[in-house]
Amino acid sequence: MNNPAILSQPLSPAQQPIFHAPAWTVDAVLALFELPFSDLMFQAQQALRENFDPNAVQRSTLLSVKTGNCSEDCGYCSQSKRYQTGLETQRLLSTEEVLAAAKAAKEQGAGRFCMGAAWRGPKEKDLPAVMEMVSAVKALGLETCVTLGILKDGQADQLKEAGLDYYNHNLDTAPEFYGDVVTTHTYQDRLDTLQSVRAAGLKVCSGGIVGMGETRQHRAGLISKLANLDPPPESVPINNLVPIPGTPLGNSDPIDIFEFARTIAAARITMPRSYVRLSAGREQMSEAEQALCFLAGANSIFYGDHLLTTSNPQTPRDNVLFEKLGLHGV
Ligand code: SAM
Ligand code: DTB
Ligand code: SF4
Repeated sequence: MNNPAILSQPLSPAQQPIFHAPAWTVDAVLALFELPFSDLMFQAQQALRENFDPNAVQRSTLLSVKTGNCSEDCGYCSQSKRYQTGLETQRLLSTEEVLAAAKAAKEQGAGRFCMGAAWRGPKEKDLPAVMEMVSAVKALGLETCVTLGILKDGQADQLKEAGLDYYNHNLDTAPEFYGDVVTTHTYQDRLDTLQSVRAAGLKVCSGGIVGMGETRQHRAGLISKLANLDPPPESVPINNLVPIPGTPLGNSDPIDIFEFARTIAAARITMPRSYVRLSAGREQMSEAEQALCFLAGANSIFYGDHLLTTSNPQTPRDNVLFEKLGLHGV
């Protein structure tokens, strides 16, 4: 029996129960993947519409500020020095070179400029130059993002001080599959960097790659890990593997587009307030396949002719697609 005397007393703040958002277990995410496709798309659209203008798409332009010769052995990557990919390497660009690219991106309509470096992580001597780039790009009125690999103590704080908005660091796949793809650093290294990025007050951009030979369970495992970060990443890039000849994953079969769209929908439903980015691999998709990904809840893209070392749809082509679909950039 309820005690009316207790019920009539309001609870003091200390007595208030603390409600945590339900954790997204791998099984709960897997159940989303297993829904009939239309039901999944419907749920994803509901999640999108409750939190965003459904026709607004965030646009980020990428620039590789240091290319190739990377010590790590990530099996998908053109930039590892361990694989013969025929890539032309490039030392760290000057701030002037970066600024010219950022200005062009802004003129084309990008809202965020993301600078990527092929490092295991930045050395102390590298950081001042990157900080200068960040401050200069920020001064143009663009949001700033960098992806530099694993950060040491204090480096995230230095980047924050320089005016950085977002740090990109992907979990890439499920923890139990990570060792099949990368052996030179661990999943825990990546979680630690995400933790230091959060502690510095930076926004987190973290997602993964689909199409590396992982199972659906692994894809659900990746989404579960991302969704259970507290708070979840503000930006979630879902990359479709671009197979690079010469890398261990260079001969991978393309993933079925419906499975790719399901992964985007699972990200949208489990991280309803995050920007979910239809990332690498768009160049290889038809307009209809990209439209399916927007229906699945993607509301962000990489915008501009290049990703880091591979190509992306040309800007005028994207503008035509947006026109056809009634989308507008933000
Ligand atoms: N070195 C840093 C790191 O590993 O975090 C930053 C650059 S790294 C190229 C950034 C991300 O690009 C990777 O985590 C991966 O998700 C994505 N990526 C790299 N090569 C790719 C490929 N061939 N296809 C799809 N995504 C790729
Ligand atoms: C992310 O998730 N995807 C981008 C960005 N973050 C750094 C990189 C995609 C790279 C695709 C292969 C290439 O161009 O080298
Ligand atoms: Fe290096 Fe990053 Fe490529 Fe891995 S993904 S090889 S860390 S550039």
